[in-house]
Amino acid sequence: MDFMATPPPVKRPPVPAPVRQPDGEDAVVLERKPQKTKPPQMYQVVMLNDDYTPMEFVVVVIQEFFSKDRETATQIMLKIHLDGKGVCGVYPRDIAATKVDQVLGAAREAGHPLQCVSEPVE
Ligand code: TYC
Repeated sequence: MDFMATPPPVKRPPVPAPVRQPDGEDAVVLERKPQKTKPPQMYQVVMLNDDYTPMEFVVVVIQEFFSKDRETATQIMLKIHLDGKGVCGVYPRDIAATKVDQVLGAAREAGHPLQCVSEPVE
């Protein structure tokens, strides 16, 4: 037996009553509602400095999980090293959370204390 998911009910505004026009015809005027979908809240993945994780490991992680070329990854790593933290990328919430998991997983597996977090932009 094949079960189909029941689609959610479609919310439609009530159809207005017909209005008699000067020409004697009845007309229904449908007003278009302005679109109110907002772009999703974005999250930045922030990597934190520590004294033990090797620079090379951080560069490779940034290249691998944030799709940066070697030069860009090196610049981001150095910024983190000097400032204490730095943004590796900006994504919708679930993707940012996955990036954090990937970084923490790789760091744990390699035995490094590298930390990173995601935080809403603005
Ligand atoms: N500070 C580390 C070192 O000197 C390098 C490092 C850079 C570690 C960035 C973490 O997010 C980091 N080996």
